[in-house]
Amino acid sequence: MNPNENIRQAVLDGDASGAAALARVRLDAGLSPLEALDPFIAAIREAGDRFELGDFFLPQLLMASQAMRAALEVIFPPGQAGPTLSRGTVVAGTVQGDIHEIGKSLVCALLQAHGFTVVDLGGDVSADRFIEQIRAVNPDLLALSALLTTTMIQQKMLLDRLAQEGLRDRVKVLVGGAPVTTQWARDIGADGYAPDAARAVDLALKLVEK
Ligand code: B12
Repeated sequence: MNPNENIRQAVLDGDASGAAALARVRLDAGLSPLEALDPFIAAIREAGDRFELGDFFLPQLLMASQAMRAALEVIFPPGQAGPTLSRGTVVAGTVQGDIHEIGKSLVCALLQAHGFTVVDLGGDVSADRFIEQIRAVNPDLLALSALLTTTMIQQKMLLDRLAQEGLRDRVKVLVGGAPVTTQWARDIGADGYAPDAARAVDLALKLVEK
């Protein structure tokens, strides 16, 4: 069987230990972390498409996402020490009402791998928690993920809240997530948008250089 077909099957079957083992094989074959992750991303997107078509039910989507996360943890082990010199600090999270974390975690892993200190607040993060952490950590960047058309508005609400609290000029705000666009980022007054984790790093580097 084609190795990518094995990965596709492991993710679609929700086979977390199989997905983790296949991720390890790709790293051992000398692929870069992003190359290693590619077929897993294609598989989880296929699971989403099948869910939308009614061909997959929520428990299957959940199991597929657990398999995807198991692979992500092999490829980007959480808490692994990054470079010693920090390029800047990022507070990141998925906005309130939204529990999608895979894309945000990938953005956090790549930022960390490129020398940023990342405080990952997880998913379904309230505006109060973001504000509390911005005051506590004083980050250079705030990275906000939203995967649902119904939760994108939370990015705008948080930006408004930052302005009200007098914090807007203290932090650059990056937004992302599947339904988010450059236009949306402009409309809500964010400092930038990136469509994927690699471009999120480029953008973060540009913003901290400014
Ligand atoms: C996995 C998944 C889940 C998992 C999430 C597990 C987890 N803890 O993360 C589970 C099963 C829990 C789930 C639940 C739901 N889901 Co869901 N899910 C998905 C799925 C299949 C994949 C998302 C994913 O991980 N993609 C892979 C990653 C790598 O890509 P990504 O997230 O887009 O991230 C990349 C970029 O967007 C960007 N990025 C992401 N964040 C950020 C942040 C910044 C700052 C930047 C710069 C860039 C950036 O970089 C990332 C890496 O390259 C998508 C389908 C899809 N095609 O996206 C549906 C999808 C997002 N889900 C959907 C829905 C409807 C739901 C539910 C409402 C279903 C339900 N009826 O309950 C619930 C929502 C629960 C909630 N309140 O949040 C819909 C959303 C439709 C819409 N228009 O709003 C989708 C599109 C599926 C579909 N086709 O119908 N889901």
